[in-house]
Amino acid sequence: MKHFKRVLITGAAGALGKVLRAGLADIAETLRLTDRMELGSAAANEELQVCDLADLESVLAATKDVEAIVHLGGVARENTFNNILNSNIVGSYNVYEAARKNGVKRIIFASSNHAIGFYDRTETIDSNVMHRPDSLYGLSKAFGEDLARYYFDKFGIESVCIRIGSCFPEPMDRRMLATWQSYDDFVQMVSKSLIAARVGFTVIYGMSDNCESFWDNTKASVIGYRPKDTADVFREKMFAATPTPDPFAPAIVYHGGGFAADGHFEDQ
Ligand code: NAI
Ligand code: 15L
Repeated sequence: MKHFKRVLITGAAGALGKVLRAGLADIAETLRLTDRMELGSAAANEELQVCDLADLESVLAATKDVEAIVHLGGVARENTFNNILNSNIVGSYNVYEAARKNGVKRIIFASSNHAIGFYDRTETIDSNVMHRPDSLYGLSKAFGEDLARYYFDKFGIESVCIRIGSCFPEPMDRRMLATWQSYDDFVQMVSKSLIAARVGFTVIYGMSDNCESFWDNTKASVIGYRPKDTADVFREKMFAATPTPDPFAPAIVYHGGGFAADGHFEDQ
């Protein structure tokens, strides 16, 4: 069913962008897809625009005449502060500011578990906890969430910030048995976030129905999310293929895994 005339996806050339390009094809009459990288050729329901998120004029053009934005674009792991600053901090500011100027009503922001990556795995946290970023990357996602809060409180632009765990075809290590979200569940979560009647400012965790979990995702059920997949089906194979880790190694202690364990990116 077409719920919108036009929805914008930023970061559409990336891994999750490709997943949503297919998965959200029916949600709007037109999907506008932007990235700074090549986007291929446009299907009948698509508009393609090259757009560097760090360039406000370009983002203003990308957000014109759209009803909702799925903001995936940005540096997706730890990097230099300069790259994180331009793509994630300036880039997200430009998306929210352009949305305000163009009257966009709702934004789904691809946040990350690395905004809270320094919580200990023995703690189950919900989405009301304070940020504890584990990297400059995680810090930029904490900024993005606060930006979303500010633009809702001041201007009424609604946001769902999805703290995505590990969204890949299948879990790639033991930690991902807890943090994994299947592509289908991710598509469902973004769709529900777009079409829920009222979301205000909501923070949820992007995860499937995994028996092992660090996060209380009650708020995700409020928007109607019901995960269909589970990492549990990969559990036996993963345990057989990987050695038992030292439980006190920093990559095991913290929610953020290796991101929390790594040193400062620019020192390496
Ligand atoms: P990706 O790296 O495959 O895609 C990111 C896209 O953003 C790329 O196509 C890149 O060209 C684009 N981009 C980066 N800087 C840009 C700029 N200045 N202007 C325009 N485009 C720019 O990453 P992926 O996995 O698709 O992730 C999408 C989003 O979800 C990212 O924001 C990432 O931080 C977030 N996320 C993903 C997780 C996962 O498990 N895949 C986990 C947590 C968060
Ligand atoms: C993220 O935020 C990254 O974008 C993704 O590549 C994974 O590293 C994921 O977190 C994770 O924590 O597994």
